[in-house]
Amino acid sequence: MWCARQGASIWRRKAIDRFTFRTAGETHGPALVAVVEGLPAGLPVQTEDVDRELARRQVGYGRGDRMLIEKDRVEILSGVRFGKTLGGPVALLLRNLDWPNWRDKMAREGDGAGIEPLDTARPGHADLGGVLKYDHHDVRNVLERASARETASRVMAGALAKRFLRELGVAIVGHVLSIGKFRVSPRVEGNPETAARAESSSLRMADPAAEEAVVRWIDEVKEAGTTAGGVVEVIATGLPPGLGSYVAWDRRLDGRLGQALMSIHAIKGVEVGGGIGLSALPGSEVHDEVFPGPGRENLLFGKYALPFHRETNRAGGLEGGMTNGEPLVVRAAMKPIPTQSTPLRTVTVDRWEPTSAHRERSDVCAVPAASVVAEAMVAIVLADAFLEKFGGDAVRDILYNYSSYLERICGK
Ligand code: EPS
Repeated sequence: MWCARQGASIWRRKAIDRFTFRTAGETHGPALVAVVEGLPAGLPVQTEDVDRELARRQVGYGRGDRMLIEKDRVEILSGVRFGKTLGGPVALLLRNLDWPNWRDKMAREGDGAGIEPLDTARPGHADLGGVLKYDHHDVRNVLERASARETASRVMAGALAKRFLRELGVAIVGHVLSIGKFRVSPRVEGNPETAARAESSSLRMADPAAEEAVVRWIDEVKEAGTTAGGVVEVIATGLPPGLGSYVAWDRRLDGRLGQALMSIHAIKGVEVGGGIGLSALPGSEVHDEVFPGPGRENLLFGKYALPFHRETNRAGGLEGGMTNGEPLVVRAAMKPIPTQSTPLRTVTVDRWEPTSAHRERSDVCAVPAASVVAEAMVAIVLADAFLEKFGGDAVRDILYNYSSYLERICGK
């Protein structure tokens, strides 16, 4: 009996972790890797699907000189044949073009003799906790893996999740809401059409006036030797009601999205829809009333219409841990990057003596890149939630399961 119960709980755990990925690599090592499991067979995948996302992550005013060296491109090593997934793990490789400049400092063999260890910890970075936790004496042993370059691997995995979601009629838009105290016009917030204009902005901001002010401010921040943070927003459209669940804490989609977004480097806060601001309002001004009849823009899977609609979306598309048929709107706040060219005070990691943090070449602002990484993480969680609800080994099975659900809830 005990064994049977154990077995059941293991099975359920697996059932909700359908789309999984693991990343490997150091920022100045030879390559970054992502291994993606759970994609159904028969999904059309081209190298270009991944490269396009990698290129989007690389741009952004305020990026450092490293981006002049790297031209991120994927090599798909397994799991795809003749442009379609086979149903097995997909291994993705991205070579670091900066690697030849770090060959000695990052050698896999030898004893590191003659390589000066880094012995100061940057406030705000993983440096200090990392040396203590892993018994390191050279801060480089921490920062190489803690670096936000790891997000390129996430974007590779997210590109496959997005490709899968496209088959299901889901579109995802990520953009920058604010950098420092400069925020885009409220017309852009939560609006996938206007937000999509961010694609042609050097800061991924869909508001040219805000963008202009931020460019000037980033120059000032750089001149002062410091860094800038901001808020990104991701909007996903074409989601049916019922992804995620209210029946168990770890199946709630808001919790799963929160974990995925909070895991991105330097993210300090996550909001869904009206978020923290909703707590200050009476319930009558918060909850999105429901009206009979299909909404104008709420078509699912290209042709199905829900028999009800809403005129507001303060819930950000989530109620009771489930999607509710409205666009999903989530936000993540990024703190300014810890690496400062005018260093902050800290201690040495050997004798805890006062010193200044080391200066690494770094970005002044990586908020535009974070908006692309946030899209990838949202896509991964949504792909997982679709597989949880409509799972099958082949894309055709999933499409069949999905359309029969839509037929039921849309009353056709
Ligand atoms: C990063 C430091 C910088 C950034 C890097 C993240 O790298 P480097 O030390 O090589 O100059 O450029 O981001 C990327 C390389 C990237 O691809 O996003 C850090 O410390 O987190």
